[in-house]
Amino acid sequence: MLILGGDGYLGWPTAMHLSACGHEVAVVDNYLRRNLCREQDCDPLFPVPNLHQRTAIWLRLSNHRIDVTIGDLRNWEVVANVFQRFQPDAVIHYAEQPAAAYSMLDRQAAALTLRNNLEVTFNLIQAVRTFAPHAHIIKLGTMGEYGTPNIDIEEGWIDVEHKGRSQRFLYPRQASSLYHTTKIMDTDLLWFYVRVWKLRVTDLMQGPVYGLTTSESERDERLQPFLNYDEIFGTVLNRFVVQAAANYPLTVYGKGNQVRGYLNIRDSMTCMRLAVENPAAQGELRILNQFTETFSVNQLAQRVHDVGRKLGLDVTIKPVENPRIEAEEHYYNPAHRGLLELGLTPNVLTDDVLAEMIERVLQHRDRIVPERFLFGIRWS
Ligand code: USQ
Repeated sequence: MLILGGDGYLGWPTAMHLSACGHEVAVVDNYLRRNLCREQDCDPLFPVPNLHQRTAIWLRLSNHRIDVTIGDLRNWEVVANVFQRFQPDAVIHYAEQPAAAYSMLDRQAAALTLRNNLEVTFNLIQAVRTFAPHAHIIKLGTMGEYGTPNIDIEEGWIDVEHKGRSQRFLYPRQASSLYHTTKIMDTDLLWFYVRVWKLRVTDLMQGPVYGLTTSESERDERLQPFLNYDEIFGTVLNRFVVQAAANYPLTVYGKGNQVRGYLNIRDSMTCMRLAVENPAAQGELRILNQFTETFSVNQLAQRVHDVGRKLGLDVTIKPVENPRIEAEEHYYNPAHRGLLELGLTPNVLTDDVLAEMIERVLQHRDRIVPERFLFGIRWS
C-alpha cells in the first residue's frame, strides 16, 4: 500500500492502521502541510515527530516497518522512483493541500492549492498507467464537492432522464471553496482516465473528520495525528473542542444551520481499510460517501457546550460573521450506504466521545494560542 501524503492528519494514522492489519506500507510526503502551518503561524496543538522518527517508534512498538520517502510528488522523478521501487497494489492519495480557508487566503495560496492538487493527481495517474496498471487508486474526495443542492445527494452518480432518454452521469458538483473545486477537478481527471485507460479507482467522498486518537496512536502519544485548531487548517468540531478547553467562545459561523456529514477519525481509518480490501474493478470509478452522521454547526456547538459545562468548563457560544460564502440554511440529505454495506460499524458522536476529546485537549491547554482561532480570512 503506497500512501501519498503519509505525514498528514489522516495519512499517518492510515499508514499505522494498514500496517497493523498486516499490509506492507510505504509513505511519501514533502511536509507541505507542516511548512504551510509554520508559514501561517498555525502550528498544531502539540508537536508531532517527523516521519522518520514516527516510523522508528512504530517499528519498535509493532515490529512493522513503514518505508518513508520525503519528496515532492509534483516532481515526476520522485513519483517514478517510488513506484518502480515499491510496486504498489494500491495507492492512497491524500497528498493535497486540504484546507478550504488556505485556498481562499490570497492569489499565491490559491495557485499553490490548484497546482499541487492537480499536478499530484495527474502524476499519480501517469505513474499507475506506466508502472502499476492494475493498482487500485483510492482518492480522498470530499462531500464538499457536491455542495448543498436542493435535492437528495446520491453516491457519486445520478440517473438523468431527458426528453424520453436516460443516462447515468456523475452527480452534479458545485463546490464552495477553491480547495473543494480542485477535488472536483481531480474527480474529472480520474473519471477521464478510467474511461480511456481502464484505471481501477475508488473515490471516498469524505465529510469533516473529528478526533484526536486511533487505536494505533493510543499506544504512544508521539504517534498521535496533528491537531490543528486554527481558522485555516482546523476543522469545525476539533476547533470547538479546543475552544471549549480554552474558555474561548465557540465560533459558529453565521446562522449556524450549515449541515455536513461528519465522522470519527477511527471510522475514517476503517473506511479506508474497507475500500483497500474490497477494490474497485478494473475500469470502474467507484464512489462512496464517507460520513456517519449529519449535524448542523449549531448542533455541534450545543453538544460541545453541554459536555464542556458538565466537565466544569465555562463554555459559551458566540456566532461570528461568516467568513465563507456558503448557504446557511439549506436542504441536506446525502446517501451513505456503500461503506455500511462493506462492513463499517460507525463510532457515533456520544457525550463520552466529546468528553474524552476535551479531556485530552485539556492536557495541552497551556499550548493553546487563542489568536489562532480567528485570523479574519474572507471568501469575498
Ligand atoms: N464552521 C463554523 N465555525 C468554525 C469553523 C467552521 O461554523 O469555526 C463551519 C463552516 O462554515 C462549514 C462547516 O463548519 O459550514 C464545516 O467547516 P470545516 O472547516 O470543518 O470543514 P471544511 O472547510 O468544509 O473542510 C474540511 C476539511 C476538508 C474536507 C472537508 C469535508 O478541511 O479537507 O474535504 O472538511 S466537507 O466539509 O464535507 O467538504
